Amino acid sequence: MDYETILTETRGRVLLITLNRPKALNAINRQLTAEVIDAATRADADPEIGCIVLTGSARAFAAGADIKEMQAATYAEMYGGDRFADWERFTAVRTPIVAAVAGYALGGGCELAMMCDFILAADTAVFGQPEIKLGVMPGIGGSQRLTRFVGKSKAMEMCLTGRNMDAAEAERSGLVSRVVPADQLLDEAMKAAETIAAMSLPIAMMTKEAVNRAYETTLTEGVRFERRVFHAMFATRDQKEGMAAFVEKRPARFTHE
Ligand code: CO8
Repeated sequence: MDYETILTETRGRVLLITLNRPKALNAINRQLTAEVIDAATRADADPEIGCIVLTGSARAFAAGADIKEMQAATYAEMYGGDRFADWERFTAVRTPIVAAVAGYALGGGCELAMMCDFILAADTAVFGQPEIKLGVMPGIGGSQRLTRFVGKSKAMEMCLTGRNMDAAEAERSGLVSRVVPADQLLDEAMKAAETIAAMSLPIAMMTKEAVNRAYETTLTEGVRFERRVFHAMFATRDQKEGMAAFVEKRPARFTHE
């Protein structure tokens, strides 16, 4: 597939996806949605890719869903087409995904960052769910995911007032894993992604699945799930290699099986 709204580049075992609608501050329209999901799902099916980095521009990760595209939509069109349901294919991707966010991550942009596995933020990053100012509310998981990230009080304030938070507040409140200087964002994201991609891919996928379980089930069930998956890891070659390498005091050479 030839992409028009994103750029893709494979660097070793990492796929870098760059949102590329600069004139619209990377607003998320149907085409960009289809292209991001296509690139991510193809990478997920490719054992040569061990991690994905999703980024935007220095000015905007993404300034939200494309307001101009949605503006005239009817209820029948939104409901009938189950608008935004396609993003569930993105959250079903098992390969780890790092969001590298600089500039605006608003509305659907903040939601897209939260659909990744963790967010590295530039000190220029601005996060917000300003949809209420447009007469709507978050529609790609923002009311749910933001609340789980930062707690009810802050999520409620942001969704009800449309107030943005800067990178420092986002780090303080647990929305992002780390803040780095803007000019180092991509390097830091690539470093983290390369580290992940050098691990065993099936083990990384199982780890992602286990951490995500924490959001979807009770503690007792989650801990049981973790233990069962942990047991299953002993069926992989990479577990044997990882532990042998430790005992033999040498770096592990994972073969992703
Ligand atoms: N949609 C469409 N176009 C946009 C969007 C957007 N979300 N954001 C910016 N643009 C366009 C502007 O219209 C402008 O285009 P043009 O030059 O043709 O007028 C261009 O990008 C540059 O924007 P500005 O001139 O406004 O740049 P500023 O630096 O002055 O301001 C802001 C930057 C503050 C980011 C401002 O553009 C802004 O407030 N944008 C809208 C932010 C917003 O409300 N986002 C939420 C959108 S709704 C949403 O995401 C709902 C998600 C859930 C529903 C599921 C849908 C998929």
